[in-house]
Amino acid sequence: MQEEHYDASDIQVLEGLEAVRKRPGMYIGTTDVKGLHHLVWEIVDNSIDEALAGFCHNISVVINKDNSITVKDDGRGIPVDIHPKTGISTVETVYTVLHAGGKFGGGGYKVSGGLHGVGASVVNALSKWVEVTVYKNGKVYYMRFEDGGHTKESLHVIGDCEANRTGTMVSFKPDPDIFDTDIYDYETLKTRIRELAFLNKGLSINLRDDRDEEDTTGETFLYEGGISEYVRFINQGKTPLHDDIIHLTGEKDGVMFEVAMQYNTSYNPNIYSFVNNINTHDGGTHEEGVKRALTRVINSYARKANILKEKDENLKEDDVKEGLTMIISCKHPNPQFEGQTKGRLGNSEVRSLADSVFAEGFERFLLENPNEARTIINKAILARNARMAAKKARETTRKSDLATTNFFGKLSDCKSKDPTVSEIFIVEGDSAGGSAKKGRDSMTQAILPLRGKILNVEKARLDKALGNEEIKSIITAFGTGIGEYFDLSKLRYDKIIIMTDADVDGAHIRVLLLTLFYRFFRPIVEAGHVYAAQPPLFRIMHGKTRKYVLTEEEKNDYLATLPENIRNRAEIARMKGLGEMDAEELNETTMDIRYRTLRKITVDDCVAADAVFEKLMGEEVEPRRQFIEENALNATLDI
Ligand code: 1YM
Repeated sequence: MQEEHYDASDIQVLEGLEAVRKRPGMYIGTTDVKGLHHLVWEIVDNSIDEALAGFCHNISVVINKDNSITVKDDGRGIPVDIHPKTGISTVETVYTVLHAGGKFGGGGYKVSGGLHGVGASVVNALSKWVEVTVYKNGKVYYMRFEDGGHTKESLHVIGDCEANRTGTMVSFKPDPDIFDTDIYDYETLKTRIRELAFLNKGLSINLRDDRDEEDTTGETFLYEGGISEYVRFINQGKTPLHDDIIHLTGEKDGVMFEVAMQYNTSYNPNIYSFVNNINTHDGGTHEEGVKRALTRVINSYARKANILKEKDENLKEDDVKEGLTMIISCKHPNPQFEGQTKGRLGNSEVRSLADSVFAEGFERFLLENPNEARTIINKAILARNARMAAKKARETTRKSDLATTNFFGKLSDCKSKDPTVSEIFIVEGDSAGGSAKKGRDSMTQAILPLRGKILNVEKARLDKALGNEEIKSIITAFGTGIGEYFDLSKLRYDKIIIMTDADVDGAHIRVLLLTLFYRFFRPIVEAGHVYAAQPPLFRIMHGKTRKYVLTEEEKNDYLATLPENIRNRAEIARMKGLGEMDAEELNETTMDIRYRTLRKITVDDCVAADAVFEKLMGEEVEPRRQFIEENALNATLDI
């Protein structure tokens, strides 16, 4: 029989895990659905590290029926021997000692910034149970933890396996006492797993959903072309300017740098950069190096080829980025992440590595492909012309706006001028605008009704967008300016709330608005200022009680809580559109801070969001038709 004994180090371990449970936010950011998914990435990261070290080729992720997760890899297997510092097995050490997740100081590409590096023990601390199985030395080792990292069964052999088989399998069930929700979202896992497969060429990752009876094999993501295939994936449905995807790589002092790119006919850049598989939202030295070289090489080629004449000004970065899809990936043994969200690479040596690798390769491409070079440069020249026209237009509208008394057009502004308490509702049409105006709290709530169609900015450059009345009134109301003059600190509202009907037309307007925000006001979205109002679908009345619910499911859940005699007499009404609600109803259900539900719009996954925009708004009609058909029935577009 195994004797239970505690010594000082056991107590320390449990205190460490207890600290994680007390303040989970410090370790995984949040305990909402995002934090729930974060646990998966902590475990998958260990498998990816093993792949980066060259030992793992296949990973599988399974969402089990009970919303527990199983991650499995064919790497070396976590070491099973007794760890010299802790006196317990290395497996147990990795899963119970905070900060032991790193390789005990030893090399590899383990990331030191952000939330990574303490992975396994944090997952253990926040789980109802964790099981670890290691295949190694012809044996199968197993151990189990329960209730926030308490060892239930120490590591022991449970059987034999093929002598050459190695790998690690980890299953865990997030603790419902910690997380707001326990339901995993297949699409969220899929998007990131696909991205990880693109970023690690040749690595095969399978995702399977065992909650879905029909999903027996799952989906496998394996890209021999790596980030080149990522660029092709993003450019699906767009028209490329050149057939071949440009793919350049370089290495210096253990730092690996890689970039893939292709221009398309659209007007927007799609540039994503990564360091050790982590998205660097705020760029950094790797991105700066490439952009600097891109601008320099294009200008110098354009002058040599006499496409830019002596009198012409140089093209700017914004001009040469138009229609550019680019993935930048850097693998660094010691990355310095900077900024508030650690979304920026700070290592200065990477700037010159990125610059030289890119400049040399891209120049060669231009010299070897003069026709493509001319097409790319002509597009940049058109972008520059549009930029200058937009600047002119903006200067004139600014003057005339200031001259007229009707400065804010049809905006019904709020009385407060304090941006931290002010909100603006963007509503569809005059009738909804009318009730919203009556139903609002005029101290803090502004109403901007949209009458005409918002221009589809996916198909227009900035100069054209600035000619659109609806867009003009949005820019004026926000106060931030746009393009080169955008200034987030001038935003006049804390919340921008899109209030549209829950039907196909409403969804369409919502997507047009999100396209506009995503393209021209992305920092506003990133800073979490954009919301969608959630008008209720049903009203349930019984006695003097009025209850509004957002979904069929909520309605049924609510009815189930009522005693049978009351339930049978409850009056259930399906709610009309926003325009048909009277001011009081609209206020009570959708606008009043006390009762309303808002959904925050994020651009967490720019690639995924962009794909939706592309499908709905892009050049190709067929995917759009199909998408609308598929989504029209449930009429809610989750973006
Ligand atoms: C499903 C999760 O954890 N795989 C995994 C983890 C490790 C190793 C292999 C590994 C690393 C090393 C040597 C090394 C880890 N080992 C450690 C530690 N999959 C999963 N696969 N041998 C095996 O880095 O030297 C932490 S993670 F610290 F014990 F070495």
